[in-house]
Amino acid sequence: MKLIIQIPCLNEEATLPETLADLPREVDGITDVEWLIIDDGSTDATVEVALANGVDHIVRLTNNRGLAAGFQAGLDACLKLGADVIVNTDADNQYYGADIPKLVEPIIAGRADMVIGDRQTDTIEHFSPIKKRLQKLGSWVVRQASETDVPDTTSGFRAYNREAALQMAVVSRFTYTLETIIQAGKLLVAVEDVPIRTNPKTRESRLFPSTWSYVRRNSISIFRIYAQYEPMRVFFSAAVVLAVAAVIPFTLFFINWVQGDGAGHVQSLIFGAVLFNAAVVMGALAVIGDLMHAQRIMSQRIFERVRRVELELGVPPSHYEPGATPTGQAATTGAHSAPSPSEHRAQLQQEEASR
Ligand SMILES: Nc1nc2c(ncn2[C@@H]2O[C@H](COP(=O)(O)OP(=O)(O)O)[C@@H](O)[C@H]2O)c(=O)[nH]1
Ligand SMILES: [Mg+2]
Repeated sequence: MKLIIQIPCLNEEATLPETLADLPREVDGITDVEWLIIDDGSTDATVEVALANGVDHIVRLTNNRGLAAGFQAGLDACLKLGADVIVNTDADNQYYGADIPKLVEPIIAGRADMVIGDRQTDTIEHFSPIKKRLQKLGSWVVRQASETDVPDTTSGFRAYNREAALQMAVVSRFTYTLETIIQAGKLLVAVEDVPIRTNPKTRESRLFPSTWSYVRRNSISIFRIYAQYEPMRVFFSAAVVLAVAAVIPFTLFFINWVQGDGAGHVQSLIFGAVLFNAAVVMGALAVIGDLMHAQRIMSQRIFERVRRVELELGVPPSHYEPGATPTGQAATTGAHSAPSPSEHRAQLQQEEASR
């Protein structure tokens, strides 16, 4: 069983060495542990530092595409490099490398396809009260949308098995953490969480320069993702609220009209009509959103199958550069040396025949 630990990086030369120093090279139940970084257009010496510290694989994106795109490119490369289990961690040494065995245990034991490290955010000192509260609210919304019970939905410390990684198709540009949980809840992916430790803060967050930006960006992401995955609930609820609101001015007008004073309350009639119109538009959006959602599920299934075919054909990962082995030599375990599933099957057939 091969484990690849992937680290998305944007200008991380300062903290990458300590992050890598804490990563395990041996994990119970795993035969090979390899490291991969996704360099998302860094302008510092991230790649050189990674190579000097023994990173086995580099995915080097030409310009900055954002964390979610980098994460997806990393998953894709890990699959093509033959990973059975993929762990994602941060380059700022936020997470405790020694907890990786804990994180992959449910996958090795066959209980889970995706495991999320729970930072127990209540206990993190440098999180402000507002960040903690938003974290709780956001996690609650994601749990509702995903029908899972993940406590810490924005944790970047996670493990995926091959099946989970094959099914993930993140389209958000900014965050992958919330979307992958919602997808997992809707697909054939069993999710578990384990408590994990975090290290003291090494630097300010790159993703959220301030608490306000954390609140704003996460709220927008949560709303967009929820509307993408539950369009019927979002837009139909809005339609019902507007329709009910329209009844109030209509009733007012009707009462006055019955009493013979209809002409004096035309404003109520117009206002009611505007609200009713808005309700109809929301209803239409609910139907269109629902159709698009069905379409999305079909696209995602096709995408998953294309990926399986790619793996079968041995298509190499894109933007890939082999890294260094722990001894500092050029890697020999590149994309092509891992047996592809078809080679593997041919091997098995040969063994079968020779018995
Ligand atoms: N690929 C990619 N990674 C990024 C980008 N911005 C931040 N990262 C990486 O994402 C991880 C999390 O970033 P961090 O600043 O620690 O965010 P926080 O943990 O949410 O506060 C780190 O490993 C960063 O190097 C980006 O634009 N692209
Ligand atoms: Mg971090």
